[in-house]
Amino acid sequence: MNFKEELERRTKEVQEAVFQYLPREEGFPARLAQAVNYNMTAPGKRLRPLLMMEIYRMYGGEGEIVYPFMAAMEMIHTHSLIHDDLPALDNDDYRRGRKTTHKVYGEALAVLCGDALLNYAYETAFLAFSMEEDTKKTARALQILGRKAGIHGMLGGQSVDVMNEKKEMSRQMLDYIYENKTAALIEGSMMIGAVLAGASERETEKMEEAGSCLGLAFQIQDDILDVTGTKEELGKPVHSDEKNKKTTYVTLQGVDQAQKTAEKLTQDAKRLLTGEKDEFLQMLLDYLMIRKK
Ligand code: GRG
Repeated sequence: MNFKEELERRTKEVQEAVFQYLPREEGFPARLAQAVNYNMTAPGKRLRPLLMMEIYRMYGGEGEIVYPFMAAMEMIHTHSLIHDDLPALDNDDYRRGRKTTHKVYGEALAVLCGDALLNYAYETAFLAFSMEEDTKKTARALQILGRKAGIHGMLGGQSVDVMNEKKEMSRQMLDYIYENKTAALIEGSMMIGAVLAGASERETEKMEEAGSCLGLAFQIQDDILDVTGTKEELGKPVHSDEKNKKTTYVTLQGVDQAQKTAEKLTQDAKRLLTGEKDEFLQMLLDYLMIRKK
């Protein structure tokens, strides 16, 4: 398999599935819809919906019920980026190679745009109820989506991160932050893919574990890229952790050891996926370790 070509093809497929749900830029709230679409169409990796689609297919899913959930997950992720860049949080000027939302649309509309995306995510996921007669899987997938994005997931992790900025942090607290701020949406994506395809609760738990390892590895790689990457490649500022005096795996372990930790976690994630025999997923996990953005 030519992995790069395959990644490009499948990412395009993901984008087509996600973009069909974007709001029309019309009527009085057209400007809000424009801000939403400015963000949703910006060149992100689409990692979470890609993982969801791949796991759905790995467990034998063939229909389109996964599409509204893929869109919802990317919307929640995009909402988190918009709000994270706001002056009250990281105050960043660039994201995904573009000016951040508050720089283009002003702070008030950027706040509303993040809110709108979070709400629109659930509005979109609810569409799945009218796509299949048996709605049990959709209900379970929605439970996972809500939990992984909220106080017991991404938002919980982000709150601990924000409240402890510029303070010394224990490894235990850092792991809590990474597990929730970053890994929760990755876990949720993999779990929802499994649930919608009809996987058992045990298999779904296995995907949660794999997502946890992958999410941690992904965040550690993000820490490393903040030190070793370039603004051009990443499409966002570098050295922001140093600027914000953040504790990261790089400050705790140094770049080389952090890389080894991330590699080990990736191997753990791959092991949890073996037996499922998905060559593309295995290659994707390896690729995430050598990514430059
Ligand atoms: C709701 C304010 C708020 C925050 C939630 C997820 C998050 C917490 C903030 C976003 C900023 C951040 C650095 C999160 C850690 C996870 C992470 C590395 C996000 C970037 O994800 P990528 O690399 O981005 O998948 P693209 O642009 O490719 O989609």
